[in-house]
Amino acid sequence: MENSEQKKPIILSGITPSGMLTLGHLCGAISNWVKLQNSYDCYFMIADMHAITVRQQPAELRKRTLETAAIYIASGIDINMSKLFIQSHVPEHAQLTWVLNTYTGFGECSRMTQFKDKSQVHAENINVGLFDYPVLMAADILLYQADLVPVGEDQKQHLELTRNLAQRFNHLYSDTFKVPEPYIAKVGARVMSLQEPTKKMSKSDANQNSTIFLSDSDDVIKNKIKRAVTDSGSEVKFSDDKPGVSNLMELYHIATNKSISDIELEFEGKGYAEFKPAVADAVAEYVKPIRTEFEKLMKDKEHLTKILQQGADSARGAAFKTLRKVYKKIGFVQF
Ligand code: ATP
Ligand code: LTN
Repeated sequence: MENSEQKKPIILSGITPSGMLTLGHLCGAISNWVKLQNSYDCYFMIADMHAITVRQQPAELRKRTLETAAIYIASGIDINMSKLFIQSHVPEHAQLTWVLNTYTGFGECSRMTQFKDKSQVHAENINVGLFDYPVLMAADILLYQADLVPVGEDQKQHLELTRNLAQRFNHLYSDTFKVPEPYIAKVGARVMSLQEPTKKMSKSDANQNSTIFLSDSDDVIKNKIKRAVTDSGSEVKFSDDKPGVSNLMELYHIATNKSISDIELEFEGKGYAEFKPAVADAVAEYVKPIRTEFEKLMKDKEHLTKILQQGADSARGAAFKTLRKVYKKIGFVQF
């Protein structure tokens, strides 16, 4: 039995398996999670229930879900330290969502900017699940009594709703949920599109040359970087009016750990023709071990599925405990 004084703060986060993960996910999310693993009790999930708010091909969703898990592990998520699981394997997520729905105002969900944006992009399928997406996310977080939630800037509004729901419920009954804090990674970890460097690199970009997927081969990575949009002039300098070059410098920094000022010095007097191949090689080297491990994991799906089943088993204890508490407080007969 763990001594309560030794209990680490709890972290929960996840990514929706709606496409192959990118260098952006690695730098902006997963590599941060890896660093947090030692100091926190971590729950990392694959949000397949969120994925179906947009129509998915069943075989593709199944494949993406396993691939996302494999990328988490290949990038350094340690299954002996963190709980790694698929959201739909823990039924308490759906159960708590239903309860929280009855404490969420229609107006609150209508105001979510992601819902408004996605309703425009998927105008042919504005389903109730898309509307309810933030409540499911609140359930994900509150089930595990998370203290901190590492998310991108775009998820901050959902986290604010989560905090409001937790406070509302606690106030109506008694302390039930931990009120979580967002953990927004530093701005440097925002990887931009290689073709439109003012937009973030995204797994759903229509132009494949914009995005480095973690499954891309060395040659594909190198070609994408060599074709990346640069800015006028030829100076390798980090500045707001040079978004293309600045993004490549950021990638070089991530891949080599060299500081931005050292990179400027290294390429002083040299043009893009020397800079781009250096970035291409460095990024390819950086992604290679992750891709190699990813491919190895994907060759043994049975083993991967077993890992995920064990992850769900260990996550369920905490989830069940919270749900039971909630059911009791709202007046459901105990089972
Ligand atoms: P989609 O295009 O399918 O809506 P996406 O690729 O833009 O998705 P999400 O899957 O919503 O991104 O990203 C999950 C999390 O991964 C984000 O909240 C963010 O923290 C991180 N992330 C994604 N893309 C990047 C990026 N280019 N740079 C830094 N972090 C990123
Ligand atoms: N919607 C999130 C993914 C997600 C998540 C969560 C993140 C689902 N549930 C709970 C943190 C906590 C996204 O980043 N697109």
